[in-house]
Amino acid sequence: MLIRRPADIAPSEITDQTIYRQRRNFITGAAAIGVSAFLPTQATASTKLPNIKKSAYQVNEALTPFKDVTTYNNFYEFSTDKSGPAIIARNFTTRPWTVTVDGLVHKPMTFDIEDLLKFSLEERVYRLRCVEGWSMVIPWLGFSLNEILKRVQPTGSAKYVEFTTLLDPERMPGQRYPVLNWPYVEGLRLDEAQHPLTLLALGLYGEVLPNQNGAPVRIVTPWKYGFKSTKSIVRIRLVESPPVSSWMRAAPSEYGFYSNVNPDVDHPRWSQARERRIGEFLKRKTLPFNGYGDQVASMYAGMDLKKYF
Ligand SMILES: Nc1nc2c(c(=O)[nH]1)N[C@H]1C(S)=C(S)[C@@H](COP(=O)(O)O)O[C@H]1N2
Ligand SMILES: [Mo]
Repeated sequence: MLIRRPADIAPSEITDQTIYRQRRNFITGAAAIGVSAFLPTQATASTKLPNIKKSAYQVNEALTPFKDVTTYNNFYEFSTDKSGPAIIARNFTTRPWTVTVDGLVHKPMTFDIEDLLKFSLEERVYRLRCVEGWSMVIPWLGFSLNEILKRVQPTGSAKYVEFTTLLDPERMPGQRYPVLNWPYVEGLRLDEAQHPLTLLALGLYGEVLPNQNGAPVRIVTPWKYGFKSTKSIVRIRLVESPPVSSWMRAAPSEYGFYSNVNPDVDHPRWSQARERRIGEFLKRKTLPFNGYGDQVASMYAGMDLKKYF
């Protein structure tokens, strides 16, 4: 078989960046010679995303293997085990799917997922640092959230943006348990949401987003702890005051609104000075703003980041 979907590819086959690049070229080559025209319908339902541009956002560090990115997940709507979401979200249906953008905007809009996929997508290699103390380097596919914020035209009183995950305990079995206040809610200040680094992600590693990574569409804010990057979103609402996130509600002393990656501000129960890059043995130093200080630090000029953690 020439064109295979990720589910058909043994995780052991995908080990590092080199193989990923090779595989990507291989798939492109197969499509170019028209092989797909002769394959049965199921095989042609490729999960590869077409027309991806390279971007200037490239962390120059080894990519975390596809296998780890897609089997070591936090997605409490499916499981609180790291390996659970890959298994339990396998048959999660992500069609039909819409994202409503409303609240304090002049032009509220609802985007169908197929329309979001028609935006000009680019590949961005970002670090992701979880508050638990591990990190990954992931090649996301998507575009700046600001492309959408521009279209809906925030009003003068819009100061914050709230993101909401799908609420559907039938499809998201973890929502049958009161682990968090469902649906999962997160928020950003408007300027953070408008920052070009803030990504609306629709894929990774050349493919549509695997369910366990937040299919079909999620947020990625690489200078903040991973939990700010809301998965499987259905609503983006512009509001006047800071949204109360699910994590703030669960443990306000542990999870602040900003949650910028900060090696100098420990979590009350553990240090944030170092992190384990998944796949590595020795810990690395955690960088302020996860290494994105040059791009984002000015948004917090004059703020006491120990108070506004
Ligand atoms: N809806 C929702 N979004 C979520 C989570 C979650 O449990 N539910 N977990 C967060 C956490 S803690 C992290 S570290 C990242 C993990 O993203 P990844 O599995 O794609 O690496 O997703 C974040 N987004
Ligand atoms: Mo996390």
